[in-house]
Amino acid sequence: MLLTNLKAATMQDGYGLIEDAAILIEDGRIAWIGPRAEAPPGHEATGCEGRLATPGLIDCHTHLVYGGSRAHEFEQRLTGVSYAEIAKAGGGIASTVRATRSQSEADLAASALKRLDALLAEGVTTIEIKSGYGLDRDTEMKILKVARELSQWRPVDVVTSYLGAHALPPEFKENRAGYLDLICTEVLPAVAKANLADAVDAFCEGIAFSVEETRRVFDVAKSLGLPVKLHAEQLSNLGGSKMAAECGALSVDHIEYLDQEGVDAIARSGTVAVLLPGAFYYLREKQAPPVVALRQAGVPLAVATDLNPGTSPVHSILTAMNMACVLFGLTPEEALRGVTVNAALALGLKDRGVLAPGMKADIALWNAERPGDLAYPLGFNLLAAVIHNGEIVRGML
Ligand code: DI6
Ligand code: FE
Repeated sequence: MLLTNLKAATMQDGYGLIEDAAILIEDGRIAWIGPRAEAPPGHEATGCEGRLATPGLIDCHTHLVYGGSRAHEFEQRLTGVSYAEIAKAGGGIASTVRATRSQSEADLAASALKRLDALLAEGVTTIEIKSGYGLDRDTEMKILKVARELSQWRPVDVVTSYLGAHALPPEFKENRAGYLDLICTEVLPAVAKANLADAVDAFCEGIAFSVEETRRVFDVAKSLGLPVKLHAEQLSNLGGSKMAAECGALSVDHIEYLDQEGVDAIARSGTVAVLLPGAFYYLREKQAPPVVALRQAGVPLAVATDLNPGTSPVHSILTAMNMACVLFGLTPEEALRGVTVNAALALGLKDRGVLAPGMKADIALWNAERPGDLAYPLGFNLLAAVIHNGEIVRGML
């Protein structure tokens, strides 16, 4: 397939824009990309009506598979009850854990597919999905299995993370060390053995796990050959990012309260900063992540939905991009790099996120004049078509 008459935002060096481009796709890969005038001969051209091509979008941080609803907590928070207060009273993550434990794989898959469809309608071709709403071994494995299987039902690549250290389960309420033992000696090894996780995540926060507890989980992850990433510095500055950087983490996520020491640490380790403006928005937080310092230090910035029932029921990656601009001060270019090249980096994926020869042919086509148009509107979907693994899976060319 030779696509012609398109503008290509290759995302190599800024937008890496090619004004009048052609893309040759062979065997699910990009075989050639460049100015149309130089396209290799002998291929029948498929015109794209001047549309904008970008890499398929990558949502590198979601909690897509869960049971139940937290709409009532949204209402509670609007009457002034805080997220931490709700969590302490047995709501919050624990409420989703109860609902998720009680659901079958089929029920979890059915609700997850509806949410996934909302993301796919905006050009997402790769999604990361975390566990963390089961906490016990069987439910964590159930969530990860459902997450992996979603790619059998939809044209999307799924990357999974085991987030056992998300919250203390009720059965371990008086026994933190016991729960960490369970993670480190039973659940994590079982998850690794069944090849259900591509990485290990944790929630390092006053209401969740300490830096030392998190480090213990990371040490086991590394001994099993799994990369690590961390929910860090979301509500306070515990120094989790610095520890994660020392462990060579792929990413640190949220990081509203990250200080300069933390910025320097993740810059040294090449860790990606994943910005999650949806949670910031829903929690009506006041402290934005240190974007200027991150930029100055050359830290790659990614942007994701953090799709979850508690703090970020955001089912739109375009909205997350817009929020990253309006709330955190990213440029539209940084926002688009955040859901393409830098999101791939955050997941440790080297075969996507840019349009270049040899890369996976995951391409989104947009009814847009300029790549900056994608982060600009709210609630207006510019997507025209999607190619996944070289196949047209949405829209028509
Ligand atoms: N940080 C978050 O934003 C989500 N998990 C986490 O560690 C929230 C999870 C929830 O409230 O259900
Ligand atoms: Fe999260």
